[in-house]
Amino acid sequence: MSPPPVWLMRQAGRYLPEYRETREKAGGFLDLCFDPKLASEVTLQPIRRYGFDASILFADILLIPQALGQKLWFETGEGPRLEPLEDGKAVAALDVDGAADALSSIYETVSILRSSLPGETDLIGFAGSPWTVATYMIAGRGTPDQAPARLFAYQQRDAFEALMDVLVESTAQYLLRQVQAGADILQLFDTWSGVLPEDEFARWSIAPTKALVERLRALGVTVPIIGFPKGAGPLLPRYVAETAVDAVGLDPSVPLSWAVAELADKTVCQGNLDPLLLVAGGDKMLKAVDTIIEAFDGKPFVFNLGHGIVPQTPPEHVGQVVERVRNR
Ligand code: 1CP
Repeated sequence: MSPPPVWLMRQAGRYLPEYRETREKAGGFLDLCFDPKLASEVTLQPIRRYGFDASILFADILLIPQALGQKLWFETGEGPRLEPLEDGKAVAALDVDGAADALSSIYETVSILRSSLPGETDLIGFAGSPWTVATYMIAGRGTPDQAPARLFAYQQRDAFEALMDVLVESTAQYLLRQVQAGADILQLFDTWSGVLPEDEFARWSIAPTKALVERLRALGVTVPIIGFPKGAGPLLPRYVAETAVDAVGLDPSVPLSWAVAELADKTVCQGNLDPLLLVAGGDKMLKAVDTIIEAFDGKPFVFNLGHGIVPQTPPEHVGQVVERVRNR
């Protein structure tokens, strides 16, 4: 059987010494994201090392809140911080129409990448799904369970609905511009969809993603769209059917036999090696690669991790996984 295409979420990042060097040169993380030369350089680093089948634009899902007018900064060693959104008034003040224009340096990065990458290497553009981006906008930071946004959605439903509308429109415009600049595929990261009960999942993960996909199609975007609703579990088939994404990312907790039975005939599956096995390495890692590929034999499938590469990953393990995927 021919090997599936392979790329890894967070394939550019702190586990690579050359990334740490470029990031140092840029100053802060946001300086790196907004410098087209340096951002394209770190995007290309893992392609040079490993020859992945796809490259993912180096940027962040939190650039949209910043472009909408929310203050964003990164605390060294801690992560992102935003000035929390507190009510409908703050939502109404967001600059929907100006957001996509504020991100023009990102499109410049995309266009540098499309002309620097080998023709056979697909370029993936991305954004966060509205729900996941909103969780950060409301909490102002990462939290273990995104309780602030969940509570906000229950207590101030109209304001939350308005925030979803703002994010659907600004994200559609942002992704349209990425495609116009040369992105071949789009991925929507819904990292926090798994904290939602069923009705809330339908309301805040599925419905805004469906609206975003519809808006992109209405704007003339025809490239494939990958949805990644992390932690969606048994709600994955419903997510795929209702959002009309073209492919779905599976996190490491999704059982392979279940995914093959419930999803593999309906969509393209992508995943789902545990990022911690990539840290551990050895036979366990290689066997898990084999098990995943064998499970999806004959089905449309893209090999990936079930979530992003973590900083303590030994770079040589990444090379061993790519080699195993291609030469089994
Ligand atoms: O110190 C550093 O160098 C910053 C670490 C880092 C990196 C490498 C952050 C901060 N963002 C990124 C890049 C990034 N983020 C990419 C680049 C492309 C790639 O190689 O994959 C992508 C796709 C993202 C997406 C992203 N950012 C997500 C969704 C995917 C996921 O990992 O769940 C989320 C939740 C973020 C927010 C964010 N940005 C950075 C951090 C540390 C976080 C998580 C914050 C938290 O929850 O506490």
